Amino acid sequence: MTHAAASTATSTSPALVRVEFPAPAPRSAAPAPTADGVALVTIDRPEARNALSFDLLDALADALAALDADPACRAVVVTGAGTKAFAAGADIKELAGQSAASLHAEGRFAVWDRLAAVGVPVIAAVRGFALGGGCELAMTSDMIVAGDDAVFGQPEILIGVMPGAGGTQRLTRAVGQARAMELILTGRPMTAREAETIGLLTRVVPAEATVDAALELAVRIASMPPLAVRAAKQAVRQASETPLSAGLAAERDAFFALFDTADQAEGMRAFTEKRAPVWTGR
Ligand code: CO8
Repeated sequence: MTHAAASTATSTSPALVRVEFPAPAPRSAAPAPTADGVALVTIDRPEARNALSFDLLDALADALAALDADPACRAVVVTGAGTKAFAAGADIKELAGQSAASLHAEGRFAVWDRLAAVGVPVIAAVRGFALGGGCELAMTSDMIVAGDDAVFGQPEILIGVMPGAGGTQRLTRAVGQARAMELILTGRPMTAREAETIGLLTRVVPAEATVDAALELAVRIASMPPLAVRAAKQAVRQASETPLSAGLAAERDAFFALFDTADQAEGMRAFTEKRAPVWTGR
């Protein structure tokens, strides 16, 4: 199944988000992997460094929700069109005229809750700038694969505000208060290598290999038992939401629940029969 471009745009304006499902197969050295269960979602506003307007964020959340609801989709890669930016942040021109009252009244930041609620694994493939809301979008994903040309940062302080889409919370959880505080209070950018060193990234690859590397990781995850993948993702994400005792209890519940699935029986039978398992997602 191939999805059309997802967008709230009218027929006279370009699509803001492109969806390819199945994604193109990654160009890897190994025998050609199939990307059947993998979707590639591209933020497509390169002329504005993929700045995240509210309409773009809505289109992205709609696209991810549709993929999340499709049992054939097992992993998603989100990337930015072009080579210059994953996303250079919120659309500053759109935010400039807002007031506290208008931001409250319009309620458009709720889209970030939709983005964070996606159950299928999401991998951000980052080339170029991932700044402000762009960095926050990458951190809302489950993993970040970055090209060695990527630049991360929370520069909001430099334009008179502060991170507003999770940056103060997710960056702090990812890299610790000492580093998050310095990055957020100075707004300075950091290279992919620094971001990797401090624990923000899953891996750094040569810039031109970024999307292929993310697709390869997605293909690997898409070949795993889907119910276990979703349960494990949810449990890992819960680690930053709950005290250890509650997280451990939830993990045990999720682990036990998987013992009522066909894939648990199949996985353990295949191990004893010394063959590859065949997952059914049940
Ligand atoms: N918003 C709107 N337009 C942008 C943005 C942006 N964030 N970033 C770039 N653009 C536009 C530029 O205005 C320019 O447009 P035009 O051609 O019409 O003049 C075009 O993209 C190209 O930009 P540059 O010429 O500046 O490109 P460079 O390659 O020289 O520089 C940079 C790229 C370094 C990324 C530079 O554009 C820049 O500094 N951008 C702003 C980065 C920033 O401050 N980001 C944080 C924004 S605030 C934020 O994200 C708050 C998040 C809160 C929640 C999100 C809710 C939606």
